[in-house]
Amino acid sequence: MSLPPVASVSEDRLAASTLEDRLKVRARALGFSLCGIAPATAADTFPAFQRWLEHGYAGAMDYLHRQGPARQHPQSILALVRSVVMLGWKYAAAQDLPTPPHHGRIARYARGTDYHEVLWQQLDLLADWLNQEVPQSISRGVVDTAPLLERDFARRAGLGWIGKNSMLISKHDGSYFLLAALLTSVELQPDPPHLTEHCGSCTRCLEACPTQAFVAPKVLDATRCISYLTIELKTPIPEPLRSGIGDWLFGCDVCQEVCPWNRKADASIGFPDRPEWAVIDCIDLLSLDENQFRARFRNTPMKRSKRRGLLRNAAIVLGNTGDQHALPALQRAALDADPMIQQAALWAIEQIQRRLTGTKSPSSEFPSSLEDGDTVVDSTADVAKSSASHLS
Ligand code: B12
Ligand code: SF4
Ligand code: SF4
Repeated sequence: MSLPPVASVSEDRLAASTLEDRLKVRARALGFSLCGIAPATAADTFPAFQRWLEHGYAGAMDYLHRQGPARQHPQSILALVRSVVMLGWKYAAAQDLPTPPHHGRIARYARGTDYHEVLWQQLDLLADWLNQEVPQSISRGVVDTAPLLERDFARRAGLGWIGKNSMLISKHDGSYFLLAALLTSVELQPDPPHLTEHCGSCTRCLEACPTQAFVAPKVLDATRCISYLTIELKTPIPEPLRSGIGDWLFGCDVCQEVCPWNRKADASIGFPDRPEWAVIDCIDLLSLDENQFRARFRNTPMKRSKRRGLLRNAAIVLGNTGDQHALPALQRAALDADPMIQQAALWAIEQIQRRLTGTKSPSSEFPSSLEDGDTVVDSTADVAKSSASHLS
């Protein structure tokens, strides 16, 4: 992947600026489009996170329970932490073309190299730079996997607000960006938190979610989210949710696609680096053995679902969208050694046959528990209070 060139910033200007300014210039030069500083104090929305866990919305993501208490304070990651530098990394936001027959869609963030690898590398460079500026300082870069409520700290660092779709949204960059954090022992001047919200009366994301995964604005029942079902869930996908998956093979972007703040987002960003991966042929996928799967998806986010997860998803996409041309591949998949793939393939065959013969499928409707209303919060205390009322 080609990384953006280091910006040419006048040495005089850099020398005159503060450490915080120089850090932001360096972050930008390393490819981060957003950078803000939050104080290393307890996470504001930890109570909301705890209630979310108590409601079972984390499903089988046991690590969220295991690391739950650690998310209360960034000290659990770096004992001497004084500041949390929050960073945003944009990825391509182009509008998708219609999906070709028998293909499945990939969420935009996953169309290329595994972002963890890329961002860890850039965070190391930023940490090295800070260490040169402040010798003996200690810094640690984290992306995704450490017990940090990243959206909470991003809001507190002024990067944006938490939208009703629970994404961190920036007025400038929309929501198609990943978050990363540099925890450091250096005491930096914090940026003002982002106290305003800009969803207004809009509820597009809540209404558009194909599996009705939002329990309330900002509160996502992950067990219904296509991203969870196609990436995190290691067991068969519950039958009532399969039709809602539509043609999503890995992840889902619907609640971002409909968001007006993404309309102006820049479509020309060079990461992820394989735009041709917007869609993948599901019939082709069903023929991959373990070695072929590993070779094809090495160093990509898609390796996370493993062969069994991705082939399960491919069968479900074909069940939702395929025709008779998909049947031979599904019939072979129904003989796969893995019972989860077998089961998904048999289900898909049944769906296609139903469509071909015009037989109706048993209803897969499920109730929505959406609460109406706009939650505009403008203080940290209100965030905790209103999140408690939504989740209780
Ligand atoms: C677990 C997880 C998931 C789960 C659960 C997501 C969820 N919304 O909870 C699943 C697998 C479903 C998922 C899906 C996706 N994820 Co994810 N995920 C995470 C992870 C690892 C932890 C999130 C978490 O703690 N969830 C628990 C909930 C309670 O916390 P939260 O989502 O952060 O929500 C906060 C607010 O909503 C607020 N809050 C909660 N309730 C209420 C109520 C009120 C009233 C208020 C005011 C506030 C409030 O407090 C919460 C805690 O701070 C983070 C990385 C990290 N370490 O933070 C990435 C992360 C959130 N995911 C990310 C991405 C990109 C995605 C997907 C877009 C991927 C895709 N295309 O398929 C989807 C988006 C789905 C969605 N609308 O959220 C990015 C988001 C970047 C951004 N701009 O926001 C992150 C930050 C990863 C990263 N390093 O970039 N993800
Ligand atoms: S990612 Fe898709 S399934 Fe998940 S909440 Fe958003 S729209 Fe719903
Ligand atoms: S679609 Fe509307 S309600 Fe949802 S996050 Fe975007 S602006 Fe907010």
